Amino acid sequence: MAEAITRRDVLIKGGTAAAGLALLPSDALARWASTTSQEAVIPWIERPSEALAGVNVLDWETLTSWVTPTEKLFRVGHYGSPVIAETDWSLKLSGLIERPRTFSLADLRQRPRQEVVMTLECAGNRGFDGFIGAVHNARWGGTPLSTVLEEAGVHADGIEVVFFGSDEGEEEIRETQVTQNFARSMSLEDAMDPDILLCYEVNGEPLPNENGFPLRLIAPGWYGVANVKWLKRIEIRDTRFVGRFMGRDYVTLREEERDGETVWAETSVGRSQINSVPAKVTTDGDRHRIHGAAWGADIVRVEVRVDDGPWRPAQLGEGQDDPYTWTFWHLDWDASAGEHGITSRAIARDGEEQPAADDPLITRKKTYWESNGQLTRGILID
Ligand SMILES: Nc1nc2c(c(=O)[nH]1)N[C@H]1C(S)=C(S)[C@@H](COP(=O)(O)O)O[C@H]1N2
Ligand SMILES: [Mo]
Repeated sequence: MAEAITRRDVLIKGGTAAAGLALLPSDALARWASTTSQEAVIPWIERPSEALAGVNVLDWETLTSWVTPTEKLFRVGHYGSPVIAETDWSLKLSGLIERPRTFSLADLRQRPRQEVVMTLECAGNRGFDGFIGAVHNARWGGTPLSTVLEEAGVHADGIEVVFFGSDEGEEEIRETQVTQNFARSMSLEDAMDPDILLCYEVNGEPLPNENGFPLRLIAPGWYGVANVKWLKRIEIRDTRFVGRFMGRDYVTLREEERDGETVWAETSVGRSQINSVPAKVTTDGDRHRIHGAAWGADIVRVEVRVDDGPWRPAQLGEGQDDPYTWTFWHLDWDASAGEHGITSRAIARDGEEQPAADDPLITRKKTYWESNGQLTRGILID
C-alpha cells in the first residue's frame, strides 16, 4: 500500500510531460491529457458500450484514484431518480417492533457515526459486452443499522427486514396493476451485521441526489441492488419478502448437475461475487505495465495471463487488506509488438477462484446477473 501511494505521489508531482512525449507511441498521445502520470495509457481495442451513458460508468483507462470521486460514481435508478427535500423527508421504522418511530435526518446525524469504504458493483456489471464500469469504491458515512433495530425492540417472530426506497413505479403482478416502491429485504440476522450503515454522506459530503439523498443503505459485501437508496421505510416482518427486485428481477437462473439430473437454481442476487478486470496498460515509452482491480471477496492474490502464456502473480497495491474494498494490482509486462489478450483472475483468502469464462458456473448461467467470469481484454502494442 505504501508503495502504491508513494508511486502515485511521485507520478502526480512528476513534472512536465514534454520531456516524455517524444517517447510515446502515437495512439497514446490522445490519451495523454487524461492521465496524471508520466506514463501513457494504451487504449484497449474494444471500446466501452455507449448505450449506458446515463449510468455514468467508470472509465477504467482514466482511473487513477483508489477512492472514486463522488462525481464519478455510477448511478442506477430503476424508477428514475427522485429529488427529495430534507424537510419533506423522514425514515419510518415499522412492523414487528416494540417502539415504532420516525427519524429526521438530524436524528440520524446525532447517532454514533461510522464510516466504511466499500466497493459497490451492480450485479448486472459485465453482463453484456462493453458494460464493465458499473462499480465504484467510495467512503460512506452514517450510523449503524444494527443499533437502530436493537433499540426498536424487534419482536421474537420478526425474521425479515424490508427496506423501501422513496422511488416508485408501475408493476403488473398477476394481472393487477400496482404502484410500488423500490424494495429489497434481508434476513434479520444479515441486517444485524454491525458494518451495515444508514448513510447520509459519501466521501465526506451529503449524498448526491442520484446516489440516494438524503439516506441510503450501505451493505458491505453485498451487490449494488441491496444498497437501497432514498430510503424511507424499514419494516420488520414475520415471513420472507419477495418483490420485483428480490424475486423477479435480479434473479440468477443457473443450470446445475446433480446425480446426472438437472437442477434449475433460481437465486436472488445478494452477496457480491469475486471479480477482477484488467483496467489499463501503461507505458513510459519503453516498458509496459498492466494495472487492474479485484473485488467482491477478501482478495489475497491476483494472477495475470497474456495470450496463452503462464499465469503470473500480480503485485497487490491499495486495498489489499480490506475485504470490502477493491484491491488495485499491477504487473510489469515485457510486451512484444502485435495484438495481445490480457486476462486476470482473483483468488480469495478462502481459496475461491474467479471462474474462467468457460467454467460451467458461467456458461450454465442463463441470466446476465453476477457475470464474474475472467475477462480477457485485447490490446495492440506498436
Ligand atoms: N431506491 C433505490 N435504490 C437502489 C436502486 C433503485 O433503483 N432504487 N438501484 C440499486 C441498484 S440495482 C444499484 S446497482 C445501486 C447503485 O448505486 P449507485 O447509483 O449509488 O451507484 O443502487 C441500488 N439501490
Ligand atoms: Mo444494479
